Amino acid sequence: MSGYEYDFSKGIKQYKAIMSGQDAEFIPVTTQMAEFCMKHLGINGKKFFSDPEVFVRGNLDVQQEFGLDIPDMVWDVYSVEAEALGGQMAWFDELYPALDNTVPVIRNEKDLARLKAPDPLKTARMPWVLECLRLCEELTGFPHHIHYCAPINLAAQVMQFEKLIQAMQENPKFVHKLLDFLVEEVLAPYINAYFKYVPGAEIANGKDAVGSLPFITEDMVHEFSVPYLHKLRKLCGDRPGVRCDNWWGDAFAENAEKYWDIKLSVTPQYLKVQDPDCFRVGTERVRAYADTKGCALSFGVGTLILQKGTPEQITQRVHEYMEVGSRGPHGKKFFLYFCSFSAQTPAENVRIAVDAVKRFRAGDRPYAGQIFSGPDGVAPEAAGGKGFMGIGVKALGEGQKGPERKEIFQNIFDSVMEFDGARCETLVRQALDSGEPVQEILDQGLIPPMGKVGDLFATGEFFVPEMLMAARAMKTGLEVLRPILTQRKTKPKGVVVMATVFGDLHDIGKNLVGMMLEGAGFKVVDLGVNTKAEKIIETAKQVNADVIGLSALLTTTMPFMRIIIQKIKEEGLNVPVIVGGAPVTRDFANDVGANGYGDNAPEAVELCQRLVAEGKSAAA
Ligand code: B1M
Repeated sequence: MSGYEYDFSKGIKQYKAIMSGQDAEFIPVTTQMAEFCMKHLGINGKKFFSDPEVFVRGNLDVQQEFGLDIPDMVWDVYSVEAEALGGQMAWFDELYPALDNTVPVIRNEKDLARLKAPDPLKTARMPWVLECLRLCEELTGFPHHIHYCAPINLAAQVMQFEKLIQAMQENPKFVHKLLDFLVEEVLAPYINAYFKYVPGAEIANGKDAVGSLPFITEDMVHEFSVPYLHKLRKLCGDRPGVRCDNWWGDAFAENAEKYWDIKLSVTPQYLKVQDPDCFRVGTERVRAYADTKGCALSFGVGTLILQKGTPEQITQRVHEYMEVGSRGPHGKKFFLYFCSFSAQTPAENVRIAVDAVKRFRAGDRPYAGQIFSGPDGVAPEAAGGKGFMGIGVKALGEGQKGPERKEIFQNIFDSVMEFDGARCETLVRQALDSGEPVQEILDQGLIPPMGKVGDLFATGEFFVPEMLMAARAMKTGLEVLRPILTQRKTKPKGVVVMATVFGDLHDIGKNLVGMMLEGAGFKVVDLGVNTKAEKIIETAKQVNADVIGLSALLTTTMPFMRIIIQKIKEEGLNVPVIVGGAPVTRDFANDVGANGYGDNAPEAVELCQRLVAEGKSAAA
């Protein structure tokens, strides 16, 4: 017995041993499951994420009930600091709250100069976080780590992701200034306040959804991510526990081992590789690397398999990760991570996952010696999503050669592929001056590179920034044509109303799809994020939409797609609906009655082209 109100002492002991470089007696499991706990207890989101007693006891009660080893507290880790800087929050009954950065906190240097550093003991929900962590220690004896929003991710929250990427290209000085401010005035004081407020505290863990591949390139990782994480550690007394462990993109690194070297430099206590990357790269390759370093290791089991997998699939994944993770001379410094039990995860699946862990520990190992992960493993769906962010495997698209074009159009094409907006603009003017028809400039020069860019993204050769930069260069060229197009009332290929569904604040994928559609000549009416059915229907009617496109990134918000499609049908609105987003599948699309499904941006464009053509031929 621990002498504390909640007894997690056995698991905590193992975790602490691993964090201090020692061997554990058994493989402990950590997780992220606040949303599941909230749903399981039937507590409203506003109450759960603003009352320390409700939040901490709610998490502990449910985690104790399901037999988890180590207390887990994950709040809306990406919004607390941005909220304290004046960002707007969106609150939901059954979901994590989230920052709504539709109106960004910072647009330029003036906005940055006006920003006030928050007081961690007073501002917004920073004191709530500190109090939750203090209470967790009081109730369990575990000085739970603080999760902070990593510098790049916080910059993306206060500026918006696309604007940040653009600024990295066009005004890197400003980005460095912003990152300095965020590290020195926001994050370091917040983390240092935590070290004072929670006496046994040792760990501050960065959450960084967009600070890694393929959201930024490897060069950007080196320039904008790593130095600021190092600086933050320095400002927090050089503690090894000030780290940032949840980078993605291992499967897209030129050289995964080099990428892991960087990961270890920002998270010296251990290497964490999580799904879908872990499954794609393969557990054995990661294990071999960790052996050469003698470092502690953690594998993360993906959200989707935990929510939707069969008992056999869940057990296979858990057992492979535990077996390979705990192999070899450093295998006792291994812990397992369940990436997330969402509100939609059936309680039975949580039991199956925890039971799989216990069976493995007890020696009941029906899949012993079997490896399912790795590049030659199973279809991408099994990797925790249908591709990863709509990106496939590298080899697929290599060697494609485009059609022959006139020199001027080829030059326009090349300028977009080289992200050179100024050159693109000059070339489009030259083409106009030499009498090339506007439609030809579009069809031969400006639109084709967007198809190529989409293909390169789908095959993993381009990352998100390259796609954004190409779209921007193309738009610069398009601006030259816009007055002529408007004057001639040139019709777009079709009108698409795009939205991320209610409850969901993810928009990077939707925006890429929107850009590709614009690049293909469609007019896109973008309703942004967190959008209700009524708004979508009203807009589709107003703009006479040819297609409605819905995006969702959370398994918890996917059900809104069904509701929206039902309402569209009830309204008698005859507009085809297409759906997409990481957790959405073709089967789900069929099931909710969508007219189409796009695995990635190029597929969404093809789909809209087909649906518009079908609509036209039906009307003829
Ligand atoms: Co979030 N997040 N996140 N997050 N985030 C996920 C989705 C998650 C899987 C990570 C994890 O825990 N393993 C998990 C969801 C678990 C679940 O499903 N229940 C998660 C969570 C839990 C959360 C929060 C709740 C975290 C918290 O607060 N504790 C919170 C939720 C807020 C909310 O929405 N209510 C949150 C917040 C954030 C950030 C703000 C930090 C950031 C979003 C920034 C932004 O969008 N402006 C973020 C990010 C970046 C991610 C990950 C890392 C990446 C998502 C992404 O942008 N992918 C994600 C992990 C993952 O996916 N593995 C994760 C890149 C993008 C290009 O891909 O959107 O799939 P994607 O788009 C592709 C295709 O899917 C397709 O084309 C695109 C390009 O090819 N496509 C379409 C997309 N839309 C389409 C529409 C179409 C057709 C095709 O037709 C209309």
